[in-house]
Amino acid sequence: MLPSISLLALGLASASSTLAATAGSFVESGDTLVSAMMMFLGNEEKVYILDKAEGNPAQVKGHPAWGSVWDIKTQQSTVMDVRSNVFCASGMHLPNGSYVTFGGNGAIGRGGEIGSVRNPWGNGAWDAEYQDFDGSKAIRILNPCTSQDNFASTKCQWFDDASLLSMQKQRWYSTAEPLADGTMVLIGGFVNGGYINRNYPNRDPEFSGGAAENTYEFYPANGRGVQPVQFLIKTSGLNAYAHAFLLSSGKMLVQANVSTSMSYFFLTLVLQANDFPVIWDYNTNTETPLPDIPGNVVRVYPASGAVAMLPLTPANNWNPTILFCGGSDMPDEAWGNYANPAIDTWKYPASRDCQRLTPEPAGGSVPAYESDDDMLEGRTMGQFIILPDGKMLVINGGLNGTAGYATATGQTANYGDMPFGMSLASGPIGTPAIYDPNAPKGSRWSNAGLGTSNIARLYHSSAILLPDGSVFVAGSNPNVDVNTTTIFPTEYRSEIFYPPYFGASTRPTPSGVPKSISYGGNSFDITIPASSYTGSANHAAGNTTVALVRGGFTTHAMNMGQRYLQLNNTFTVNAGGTITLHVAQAPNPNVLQPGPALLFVNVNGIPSVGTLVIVGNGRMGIQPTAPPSILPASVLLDTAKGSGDGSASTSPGGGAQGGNSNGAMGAHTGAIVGGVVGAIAVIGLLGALLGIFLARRRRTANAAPASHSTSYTMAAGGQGMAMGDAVLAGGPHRGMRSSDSSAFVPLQHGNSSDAWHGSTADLTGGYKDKDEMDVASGRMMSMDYDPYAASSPRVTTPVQHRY
Ligand SMILES: *[C@@H]1O[C@H](CO)[C@@H](O)[C@H](O)[C@H]1NC(C)=O
Ligand SMILES: *[C@@H]1O[C@H](CO)[C@@H](O)[C@H](O)[C@H]1NC(C)=O
Ligand SMILES: *[C@@H]1O[C@H](CO)[C@@H](O)[C@H](O)[C@H]1NC(C)=O
Ligand SMILES: *[C@@H]1O[C@H](CO)[C@@H](O)[C@H](O)[C@H]1NC(C)=O
Ligand SMILES: *[C@@H]1O[C@H](CO)[C@@H](O)[C@H](O)[C@H]1NC(C)=O
Ligand SMILES: *[C@@H]1O[C@H](CO)[C@@H](O)[C@H](O)[C@H]1NC(C)=O
Ligand SMILES: [Cu+2]
Repeated sequence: MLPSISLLALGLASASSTLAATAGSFVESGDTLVSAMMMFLGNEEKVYILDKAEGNPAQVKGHPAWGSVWDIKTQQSTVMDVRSNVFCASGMHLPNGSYVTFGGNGAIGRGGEIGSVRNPWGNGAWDAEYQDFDGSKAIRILNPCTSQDNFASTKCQWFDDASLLSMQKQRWYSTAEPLADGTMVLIGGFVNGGYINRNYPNRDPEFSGGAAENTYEFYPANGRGVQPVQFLIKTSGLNAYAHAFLLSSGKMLVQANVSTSMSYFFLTLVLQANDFPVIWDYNTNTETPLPDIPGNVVRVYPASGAVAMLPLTPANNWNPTILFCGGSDMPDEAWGNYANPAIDTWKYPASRDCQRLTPEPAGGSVPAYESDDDMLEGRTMGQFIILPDGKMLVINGGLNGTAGYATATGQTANYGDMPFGMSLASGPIGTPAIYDPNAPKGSRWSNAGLGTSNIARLYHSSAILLPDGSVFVAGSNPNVDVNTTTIFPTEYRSEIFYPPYFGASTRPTPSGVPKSISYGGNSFDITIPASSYTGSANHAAGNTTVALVRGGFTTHAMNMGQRYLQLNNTFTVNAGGTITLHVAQAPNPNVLQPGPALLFVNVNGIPSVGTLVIVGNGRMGIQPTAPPSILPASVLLDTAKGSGDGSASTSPGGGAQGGNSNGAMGAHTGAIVGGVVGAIAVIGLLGALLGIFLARRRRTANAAPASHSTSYTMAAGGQGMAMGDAVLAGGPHRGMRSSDSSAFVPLQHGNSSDAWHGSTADLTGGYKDKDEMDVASGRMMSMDYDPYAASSPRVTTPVQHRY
């Protein structure tokens, strides 16, 4: 059987089976083997899952596993070996569709103890039982593979070897955001620490005695060093996993604590007035303060609000607006320090407040936060999943408290007295809600028709959009190590949530979707058969959108890199009800950085199954750009109708003498001709990239998930909560304590800025691949060190002492 045919068959099978799913329902979807702290969609078949190094029963290479891959079709997971401790890393896609994760924690052993072999400066280098290496500087790369591949082959496995590739600084809870050239900015993080990024009182906000890394660096570094970030110093304490979004201008919005900044310290694509990018500039480290978030509501970890960019559409001229919902307004002293919070957080209601910010308003007006509709309930650790139809699902999280875990707080000294074990949150929320950015104010939130999960998804849970438009939900483990007997246990069960459009009897089945999208240049056509919709073809055509959706890298209630971009389009309604969409390429790489995305076609609000595409040329570097696509005028045809309800496909008139309701009728095909200039030819070449992983299929075998009885009550949606400052007043306040959680290594270390295990690879030239693009194989090559290249000096046997 030809691979392409089998892939098509698989796609059709999964599309039809998902159509049978009940809209609004949660359905259990198998055991993830490791607890899904982090996930990303690798391709149309696989979700890659990462956990911290801990005592999971699933084993790989003789030690507990903390990586796995879940197959969408079979709902089976397979363990994967990850060498270093990927505990609370950041992650991002690469322009070629691979993924990379950054940093983590030192090596940890049972119970979160420091690994048995220590670095001279105190943290774990390796652990004899769990066999994890220090991941605090790690850069790990994964090339997504499919069931056609041999998963045992090196190219399908994690590359994770800090002796060859690593960051310049230790970063735990850092943020990764790509620039327009596909390179990454890595922002902030702890060196070590835990709950929040400060000692108390906070006399040393820049360094916190060596525990804070308030700097940024690049991947690949290409010789560029580490720079301080004044904004992170200003927001010291609540600046881990800062929210960062590249904006249209090339500046980056950075948000932490209650502060906001526009940073302009990166390689930047500068746009001219017509949005046609022409200037690439390396700017110096400048930051412009924007207003504070109103109401003292903190959105970063561990307050962990849901934060995402609203869909970028032609109607909003692809100008980013960021939505911040929930989190916590705990007062300053309640946040405590590295060790733990000063109060019993599980009694403190999470915020339901939402704010919108357009950092670069049209017309140059002054950016300001705008109060948006409150969520239906307060939520910490809720996360936004941007759905293919442009609505935003908030899912997971709890009613009270914060992210993080601890064995004590300033008010509860003994672990045995902690009512929720190590969890600092309570009241898991089982019901998601959907926000409609285009609905009038006052009616944007709804949970009507949405089911309730009975699985608590609290700290270290995650969720990601799947190609069929459903949402994969997994993880939750507010515990230092595996604990299946505590109230909020280590969770291995996954679920799929089916959004309301799964209630549609017909979903669009577009054809002609390209494998890649360029920045400007020739438009392309997508065909929608009449069987994709019902009713008037003119109405359906006018109510069709084409969207690129990037689900991002999910961890800690964030989906780093998540973006939704609606491509501009016009259409031609044909006799018989077939609709030809004329679709513009993406506007520019500031608006959607190069890399993978799912392309969906929505007809009358119902999305197709998404197709994986690569946006840009598949390589790091300045992206080819061209003037905006010029689209032919739309052509209507009154008599055409859809046949999606199974009835006859066309009206008897057939369109020959069909009257057009507007003046755009006539010889419409002629309108396509002309005007398209400066196209970039990247499309054919990129198709090959997606097809490189064709090998034999490997079956996985897994134990059935253990049965589990729920010992907590799930909150359904819509529960109101009074704000609870009163919590602070009551109870004995024991003040700040020094770090005592075994998960968090002591703060007093040696010099953490030494050049220990910095990469020995010369990223600027030493390990260059033989070609940037191997035309024969269609394989894209990295511009920097490529660990998967056959000629690379990859170390396959861990050298414990060097690592
Ligand atoms: C958050 O920022 C406010 C305002 O700058 C500051 O007073 C407070 O100490 C910060 N909170 C923490 C926990 O760092
Ligand atoms: C979308 O395309 C239409 C038709 O060509 C054009 O008039 C409009 O300006 C485009 N919108 C944007 C935001 O470029
Ligand atoms: C699991 O959690 C419970 C309750 O917090 C605790 O008593 C028990 O010791 C924990 N088990 C392990 C293995 O840590
Ligand atoms: C959440 O906090 C409120 C206010 O302190 C309290 O009344 C409620 O019981 C808490 N909910 C849970 C699930 O603990
Ligand atoms: C598109 O279709 C949906 C579903 O029928 C409908 O709610 C919406 O109003 C339509 N939009 C337009 C612009 O016709
Ligand atoms: C994608 O790029 C990365 C880094 O630039 C490289 O290591 C990896 O091998 C590339 N993937 C493929 C499939 O070529
Ligand atoms: Cu974490």
